[in-house]
Amino acid sequence: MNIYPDNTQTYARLLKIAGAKNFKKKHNLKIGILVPPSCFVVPCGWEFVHRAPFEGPSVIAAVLKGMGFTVAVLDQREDFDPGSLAGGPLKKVDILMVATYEDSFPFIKRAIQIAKDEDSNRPVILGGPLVTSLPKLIMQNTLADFAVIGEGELTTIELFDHLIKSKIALPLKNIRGLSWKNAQGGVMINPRRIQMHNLDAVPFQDFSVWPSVQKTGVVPEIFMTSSRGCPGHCTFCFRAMPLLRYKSPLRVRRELLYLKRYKYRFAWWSDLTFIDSKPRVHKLLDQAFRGIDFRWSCFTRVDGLDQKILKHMRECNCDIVMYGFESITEKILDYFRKKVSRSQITRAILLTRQAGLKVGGLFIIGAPGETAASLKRTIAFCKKFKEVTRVKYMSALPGTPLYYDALRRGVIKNELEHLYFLAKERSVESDQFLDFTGLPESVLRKAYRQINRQIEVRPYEYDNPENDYLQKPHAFKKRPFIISS
Ligand code: B12
Ligand code: SF4
Repeated sequence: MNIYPDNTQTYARLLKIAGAKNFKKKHNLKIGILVPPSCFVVPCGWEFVHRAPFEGPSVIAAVLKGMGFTVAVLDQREDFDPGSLAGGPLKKVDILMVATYEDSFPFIKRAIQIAKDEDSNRPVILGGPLVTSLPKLIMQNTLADFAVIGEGELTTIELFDHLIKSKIALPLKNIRGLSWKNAQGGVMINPRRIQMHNLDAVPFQDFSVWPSVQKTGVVPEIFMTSSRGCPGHCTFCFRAMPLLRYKSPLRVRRELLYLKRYKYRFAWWSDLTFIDSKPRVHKLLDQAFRGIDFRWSCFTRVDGLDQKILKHMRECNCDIVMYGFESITEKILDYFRKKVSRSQITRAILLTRQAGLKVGGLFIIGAPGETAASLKRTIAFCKKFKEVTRVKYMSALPGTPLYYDALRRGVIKNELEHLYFLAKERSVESDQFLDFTGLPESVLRKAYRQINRQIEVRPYEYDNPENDYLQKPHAFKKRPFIISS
């Protein structure tokens, strides 16, 4: 009996790819995965986040290599001018795939235009969180032919079966999780694909497709996940793959050992909520991390913690735990549907410090319900808190309840213009921001400055003078905008 709705032939093929030791080239097509730049400014010491291989494209590359294609990442993360693609790397690519993030719309629109000007028959396929959040709008406003919506592995396999006219290819309309254009150019959106029940079917990340890795062979910091999804429903948060599932500890261990060939020293766990289940994390630490030499960080919620789990994490070389505090004002936390309280925030800080871990606190200011008094309280809290702190003005990520609320209230007037606006959000004080509060601009900017001042310069390897990132910290503070509308 098929108890798992994803238990299809395609899933069986993915399992086989994940288990394979070597891949044989079976097709002559060359696939390029374009990764766009981001104007997102990171604090000193975090610059690797713009350089390390991103997990989504690395996994999709592994799937395609497993199918027998040649794959390369076109890493545009340091080049903000899509025009530089013209006559260049796109020429070598038969099928162009484009990773899309919240702040990438202007770049990807131009890049796809350039790709199509060069060769209008070359298929262009989008994927990643942005197109997942607004498939129709993005497909209508770019020249892309297809979009993989949500979890990408199975849909990518079925789409490529179609592109190579495989005997087992499904008609486009039957490929779940796919958006495509019909003969008249109309945007079709197929029903969503059910997320995979078993994340062990996901192949290991393929770093070898990234040009920087080809040059150096080294990835000092890696992005990784041990789970996908989160059971929360916070109004400001976008989950491209909402259903919570875990990789088995043994699979995580195999991947950690496999990736050691790239000599990483630090792993940034990108799970939406790392400590969702304490027993799971204890097991992960004992069975996956044990004996492997690396330091790490993670994101998690302030609830569901205890001293034992945090101490265990510290023993296993966790450096810093980053918490989505968001706000210390109960009314705002309620609006966010965060389901945590101020006292849980202070308890998490205390427990984390007692365990010998650093605390990272992520705040949002300017949410509906924010007042001058609530800002004052947050500033006082951060001054006292005095650890790695990051603050953002309230943003409206497409596809979130807050985004639709902003559209209803007229805070966002035009969805397309909003995509250009998002591409200018750098996470710095001078950012433009949406007005959810009616407070004077100067009040919010001042609050931003005072909260942000608490950022510590070196969240990891604080004292190591050989740390590469000490050399050029200022270059990162000046990341340019992508392009204006
Ligand atoms: C690590 C991380 C970062 C890292 C690396 C970013 C990256 N692009 O991978 C850094 C620190 C740079 C970063 C920055 C930002 N991030 Co961030 N980040 C994450 C995080 C925690 C993990 C991403 C990840 O690797 N997931 C695991 C992989 C396997 O999943 P995935 O990337 O979704 O990939 C799957 C599918 O989407 C798809 N897919 C992905 N790429 C592609 C490409 C193609 C061609 C195809 C076909 C399919 C495909 O297939 C994959 C396998 O199923 C996510 C939250 C989360 N857990 O997903 C937020 C998240 C992606 N970030 C987000 C945001 C908002 C930002 C920022 C704008 C920061 C800010 N100002 O708040 C910046 C800029 C974004 C950018 N341009 O990258 C949002 C994006 C929302 C959106 N609609 O796009 C997310 C979803 C967080 C959230 N819940 O709000 N981020
Ligand atoms: S903000 Fe955190 S807890 Fe809330 S839905 Fe997003 S990942 Fe889950």
